[in-house]
Amino acid sequence: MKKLLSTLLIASMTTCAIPALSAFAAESTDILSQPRYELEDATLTKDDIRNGGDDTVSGGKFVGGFDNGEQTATLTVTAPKAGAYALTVGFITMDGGRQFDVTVNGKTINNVTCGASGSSWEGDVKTCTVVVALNAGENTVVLGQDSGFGPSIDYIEFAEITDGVELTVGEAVKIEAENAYVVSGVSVSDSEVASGGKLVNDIGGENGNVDRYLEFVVDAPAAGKASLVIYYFCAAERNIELSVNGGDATVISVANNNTWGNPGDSAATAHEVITVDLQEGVNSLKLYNSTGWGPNLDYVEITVAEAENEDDGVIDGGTDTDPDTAPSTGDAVTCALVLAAIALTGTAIAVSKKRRITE
Ligand SMILES: [Ca+2]
Ligand SMILES: [Ca+2]
Repeated sequence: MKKLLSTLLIASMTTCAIPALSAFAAESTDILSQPRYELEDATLTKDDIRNGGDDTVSGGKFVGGFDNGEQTATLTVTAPKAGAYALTVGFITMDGGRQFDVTVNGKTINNVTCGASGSSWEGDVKTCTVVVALNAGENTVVLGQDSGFGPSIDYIEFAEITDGVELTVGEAVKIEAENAYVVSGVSVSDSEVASGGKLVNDIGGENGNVDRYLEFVVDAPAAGKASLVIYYFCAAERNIELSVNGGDATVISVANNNTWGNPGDSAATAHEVITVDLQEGVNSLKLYNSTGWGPNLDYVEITVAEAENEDDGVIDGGTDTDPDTAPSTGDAVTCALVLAAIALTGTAIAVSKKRRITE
């Protein structure tokens, strides 16, 4: 079994009775000083290390056999602090759309969809990125594929996500769905009636599919409430689920607006609004559907609310002297808006930049 240098250093530190551990800890390698981890150095369940066929293969070797649960690669990585990190996977496949699972500290993102296929089974390394939450100190990362054929994997690499799309108090910030930080397993289609000329479809599936999702990353100026407006095309009544910073899903009902946004369609995009609680700095907003098909998404607008006094829980319209930011569900009569407040966890995941990472 091979392990990472950092793992060896840490293992030696923990197994030897050396008194000055702090001095060694300060010298241990973390993911910012050594962001890349070769898969051939991971602990593997199946001895399937292969030689690279071209100079795109990092370290000259990669790992295969990620098929039907036959192979897992486990690595221990050290993060300098807790937070959201972009985990980029260097993969090899000549079949487009192969998928792999990545588990960080026991939390699994299933079936991450690889991007464009390469031109070789031994090289032409491509990359895709997911957003993960790391703890300060050691973290366990496991790559595998428990169903079907996965790609071969060359390396993984980490980058701290220090900023997302910058939000401003009182100003609606627009982010195209097609420019979400991660667009995994879904499709981006041209549409003459969509903002930016594109929309994202194939979210979810007939019985739901959490592997087909969008993830936005935003940078909030301060902790507080924000309104999230989702612009969509949906010629049926459907749902979309939202997870903020890896928290539990809020199910948002999406009304039928009689269009899929296909070329030739002329109907305007409808929208749904929810209120979310954001933490200061980086926040992840993940949209998916675990029970059925979702709507086609065009873009979102996020507006950070003005700072307010501590709320006393009295709904607006009463004797509340410190108005609630979250709209009352009684406002639903004005239109088919779904309003919800979501508590964010402190250790969140992610973020989002004005770029699409998944190829
Ligand atoms: Ca490698
Ligand atoms: Ca769009």
